Parts: sequence; C-alpha cells; structure tokens
Amino acid sequence: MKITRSSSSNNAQYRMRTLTISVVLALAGCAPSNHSRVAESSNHTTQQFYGTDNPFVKEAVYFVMTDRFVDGDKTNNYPEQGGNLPSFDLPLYGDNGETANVGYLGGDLRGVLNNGQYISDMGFTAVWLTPVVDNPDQQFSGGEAIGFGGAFKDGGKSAYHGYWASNFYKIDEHYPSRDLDYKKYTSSMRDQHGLKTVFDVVANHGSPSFTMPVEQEKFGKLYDENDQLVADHQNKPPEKLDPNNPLHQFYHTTADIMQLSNLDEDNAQLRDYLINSYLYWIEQGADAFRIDTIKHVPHHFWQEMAARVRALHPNFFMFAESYDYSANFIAQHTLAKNGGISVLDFPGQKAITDVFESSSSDFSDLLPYLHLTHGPYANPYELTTFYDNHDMPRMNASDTGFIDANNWLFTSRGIPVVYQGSEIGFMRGKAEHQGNRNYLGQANVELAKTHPIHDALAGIANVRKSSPALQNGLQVNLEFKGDFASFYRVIQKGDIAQTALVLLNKSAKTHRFNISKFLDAGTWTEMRFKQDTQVIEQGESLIAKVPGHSVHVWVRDEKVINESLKAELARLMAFK
Ligand SMILES: [Ca+2]
Ligand SMILES: [Ca+2]
Ligand SMILES: [Ca+2]
Repeated sequence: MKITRSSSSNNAQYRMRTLTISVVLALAGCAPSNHSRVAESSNHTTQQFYGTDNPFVKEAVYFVMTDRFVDGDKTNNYPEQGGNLPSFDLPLYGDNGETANVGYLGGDLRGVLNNGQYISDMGFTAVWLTPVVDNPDQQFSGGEAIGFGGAFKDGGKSAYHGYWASNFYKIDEHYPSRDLDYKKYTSSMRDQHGLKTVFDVVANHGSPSFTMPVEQEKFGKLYDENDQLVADHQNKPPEKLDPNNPLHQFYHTTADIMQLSNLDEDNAQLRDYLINSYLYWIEQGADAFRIDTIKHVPHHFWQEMAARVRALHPNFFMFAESYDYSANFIAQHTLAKNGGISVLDFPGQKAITDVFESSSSDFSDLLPYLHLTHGPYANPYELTTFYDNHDMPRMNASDTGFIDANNWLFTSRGIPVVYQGSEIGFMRGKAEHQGNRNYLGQANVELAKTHPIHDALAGIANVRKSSPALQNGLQVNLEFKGDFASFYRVIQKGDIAQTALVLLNKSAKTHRFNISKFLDAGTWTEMRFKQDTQVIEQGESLIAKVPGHSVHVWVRDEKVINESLKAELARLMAFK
C-alpha cells in the first residue's frame, strides 16, 4: 500500500525534498550509533566480524503480487462474483493501446507453488505474497473513480491487491485450491523448494468504508475467526461514528487514507484482534512479516505487537514499509525501543534507480545510503533492499541497467527483495495503474527462463546463496568511481571465515581491476563464472578483467590475516 505519492507530477517536489534531506543528513553528520558492540567475546581466540546475528540476513526475497503472478487454478477465479459491481477483470485503457487492470485476474497459491522451482533456481530463498486474507467481493462503489495511470482513487477498484481486509483470520477465496490451503502451501514451498514464506501484515486499515451510494457487503466491516461481525463502519464518514457504539469502537473518528477504515490502535480489543491474527498466520507457516504502512500506526502498537510475536517466536523477522526517503525518519522503527523492526530501504531504492536508470551515473552515488558507520539504523545489514515494487513505477532501466542493479543488490549490504517481473524488465518505467501491476502469467515466466536479465540475476543471486560473506559480511568499500566499484564483504563468525572481493563494472567494455588495498594473501576463487583461482602472496595485487555489465566475486575461505584489514573491520564492527 503506497502512502507517499510517486507520480511524476510530484517528482519536482520529491527531488527538492530529497535534496533538503541530504543537506540535513550532511549537517547531522555524526549522529551517535544506536549501539556498539564489542567486537570480541572472551571465549573465542579469533575476532568476530559480521553484519548481524539475525539469521534472516541469508535470505533473498522474491516479491509476488498474488493475484497478478500466475493463475494455477481456474476454479477459484469467481468471474461472476460481485453481481452489479463485478470484481473480475476490470481493464483500464490508456492511450496507444496500453492497459492496466483493477479486477481480479486469477493468480493464486497454486500458481506460485507451481513455479517454486523457478523462483528457487533463480537464487531466491523466500517468497513474499501480497495479503491473502479475505477482502470484499465487489468493486468499491464509493470514492473517486480510478482511471488508467491513476493513483489515490479507489472507486471502481476490486480488492485484487489484498490490502482491504474484511477478515484478518480467513484466506480469501481467490487464493487457495481444494487441496492447497495456506498451511499446505507454506509447507510445500518449504519442503519441495526450500522457500520460506513472508506474510504481508496490515494494521493501519481495513477496507473502504464510506461514501458508498448503497452500503456494500463486507466493505467497512470486520469479521473474526468464527465469521462473527466485530466491527462495522456502516457506511458512515469517520466523524459520524459513535464511540459508544460497540461496532464503531475499532475505528478512529478521523479519516487517514482515502475512504479506508482507520483502525484505532488505542482500542485493546482491536489490538488483540490484529495481533492474534498475525500469530495465527505464523501457525499456518509464515516465516517472516512484511508490514504495510507502518508509519501510519504509532510506535506503541508495534512495541506491543513485536513483543507478543517474539515472546512466542524469538527473533521473528519483520520488515516494514515506511514509504519515505529520509533514512533518519524510517530508521526509528529499527530501534529496539520501537519494536526492532527492519525497514525496506527507500533511500536505497532512490539511489539505486538514480544510478542504474542512467548510463552516465557514478557508482559513488550509492555510498550515502549504506550508513555503514554513524548511521541512524539499529543495524544497516538487516535492511531489505530493492529498486522497485508494486506501489511505484518499475525501474526504468535498460536490460543492462537491470543486470548492473542486480549485481549491486545481491553483493552489497542488506537483504535483497525483487518484485515479480523485474527478471524480464516487465513494464519498466510504468506506474502501478499504468501496467506495473499487470498480470505476469506463465507465458512470461517461460520467457524469463532465457531472458538476459534473468540469467544474470540467477548467476549473482546463486553466488550470494552460497556465500556467507555476501549474505552477512561486513562491507569494506574500496573504490567507487564512475562505472566501477570494488569492495570486500568479510565474515568471521563461529566456524565461518570468508572474504568476498566484489568487482562491479557497469560500463560496456571489459575493465581491468588492480586490487592491493587490504588484500590478504592466500587462494582466491572467482565464483560468478568459471571458478578461476589466483594464489596471492603477501604484497601482491589481485588483477581481474571483468566483462562489461558484469561482476566478479573473488572468495577466500580463510581467516583475515592482514592487520590493516583487521583494524578496519574492528572499526566497522563497532558501528552496528
Ligand atoms: Ca485462479
Ligand atoms: Ca473475498
Ligand atoms: Ca492510522
């Protein structure tokens, strides 16, 4: 669910805002780190170097818009649903034959499970689905009518996106199959394909709840696990709700996002209703949460929610959408006092698209968002990193731009998240209702299997999948300049000791890297291509020719011996 505008009409405003933020950040300069950790404990003889203790850091997440991925079962499509306000296949027409769609299009759990091997083979280890809880069955008759390319208008839309819950405990009828409920789905993904499941959690709102010419079933209503009505907006504007009416008490009496019901987190029963539903989905096999619109709900809710979830499921990983380009702003959720919830790296998303949408860009423009030292985040290595999603225009890059972006995303700090279709540059540059949410479908999945973006993505993602250093190593930057970047990722934790040297080339020509800084002696093996090796003696350089729009990852599976590198790692270790 988007909450900050990203339409082109606001780009100027955006840029100005980002500029202001950059200046503020520069001035803020040396904010104290949230906590520092002594790099060593007494019962190890070796120093420990790593990004985070959270095991989720090893994952890479493929993001699926459930209704728009693959229709694996026609029997759950309900094309006749909705009566005079149908909800299936509602096209929006743009100029030049372009289309978008705000109706259900058939995607379901079967379609995802059928392609579990495809997703796993690409190098991903987890799948985030847009919400699968029950939503209303008609298109919304109130609000302002949505048109092609429109945003912040819900009139005429169905709940195909899943963010309009009417029952937080029930799966929507469009997603399961007769022999595939959510629990079977999560266990099959895990057992058959080694894929974890990320469940999309909403606490801010239910469905559109007022302005309907005639009140509609499920809109503005909430049902519990026994299908009992527990809250009802009754098509009244928020200010007309009666705080003494038990059916109104789950809602704020002020509007928040368009006509969506604004859930009242100060109500203890509402908190129980929501938090118990999240716990229920963990029982059904959810391994992690993605949290929608977190900044619209106060910290006290997230403190309680995180505490109650982690009391039963210690270290349960959650990452949130705080749609904002200020690191200082989004970082507040990562602090332990606010629930210790990771966030999607929106400042990173902005920097990554700026760099990879333009061939004249400079790698050094990626450095500011990393916040490896003196940053506002509880731990920058736990952030989920991405370049686009369903709420914003798809990255508007060439095939090689996508390839270069993926080479960066899967080697730099953070947990990569890739939106379905980016492996073919699907609908690049298009906003949510200009085509970025269009049905992907099995035909495009088949096409992807030989697509150059997909092939390069699978190449680097599978290197990350097998490299603890790329997953969780401290990032030590060497040179970021023009089309070239070089950095180490170093992990020394428990039995694991690995250094990865990453060499990125986003130019069209082969580039010769000559690396001597912090270089350790020993055997280095290049993991992206043919596993060439180089044996480096002390004082020598590592020389590598990296093809255009490509990456080398040279790996050394030994402890760090270079004293200057050790000192740099100890310094970095203290900042997270
Ligand atoms: Ca279907
Ligand atoms: Ca439904
Ligand atoms: Ca709210």
